Amino acid sequence: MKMSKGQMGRRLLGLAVAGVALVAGGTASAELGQPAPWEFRLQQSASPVMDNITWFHNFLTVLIFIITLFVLGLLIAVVVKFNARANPIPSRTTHNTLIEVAWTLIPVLILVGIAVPSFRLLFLELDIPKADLTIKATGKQWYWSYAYPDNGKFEFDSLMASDKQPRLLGVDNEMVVPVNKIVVVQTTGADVIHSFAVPAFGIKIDAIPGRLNETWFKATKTGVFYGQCSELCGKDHAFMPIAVRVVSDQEFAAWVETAKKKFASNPANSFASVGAAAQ
Ligand SMILES: [Cu+2]
Repeated sequence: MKMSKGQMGRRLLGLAVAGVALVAGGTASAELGQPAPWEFRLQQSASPVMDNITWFHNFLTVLIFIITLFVLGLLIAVVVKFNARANPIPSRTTHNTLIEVAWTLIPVLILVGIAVPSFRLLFLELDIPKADLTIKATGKQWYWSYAYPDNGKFEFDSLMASDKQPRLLGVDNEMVVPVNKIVVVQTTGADVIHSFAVPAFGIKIDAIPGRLNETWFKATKTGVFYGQCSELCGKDHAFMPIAVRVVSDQEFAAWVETAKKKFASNPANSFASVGAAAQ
């Protein structure tokens, strides 16, 4: 489809207006735990790690904005002050020790200022605290399986449910976790490399066959939080969503009881129940 210049202009203007409206209005209408149309910022945080990621992101954005303005100012100053017309007799200046020391030292200080919170965040993400609950998430072509070794050793499959909302994110069996508890997620891949990612919790970890990778989150809000497989894993890569339902302790205990019965017939649990019986 070809667009005339007028159409293109109107479309661009429309985009610009929408952009300004978004910046002004933010994404206040965005629902917790899922993406929203026209969203360009990070999803609303629901974990301490994501709080820190959001802070670091905003900090860097402000820093970049200031540096960009400063460089733009310098460029304009050079164009205006140091052009041939304004300087018929060119200056023969080649060195300025003070400026050279400053343009070395100031960037170093800026980088140190970025490195400190950056490493603090890395340690927060990678230094896994003591788990209240461990869940094993196995990536398969093309769905996830969740095992609860601490809660009766049951395991179940979680497949995208096309009749559920939000579109492409709803699943038949959600992963359920208690609120304000440290959940350690162990991931592995059963066939190829997948990646377990939930933006609102600030987690993304590769699920690799033959390896057990670990990450953690503490959900600070109840609700359903969605993510997607984030490593290209084959034809249905886009159709293996992750849905985590965060509930109260009591609701979690009740869910564990029903889940144990509901998933007892899952063939994946046959070895687990043998293991449980042997204990
Ligand atoms: Cu995948």
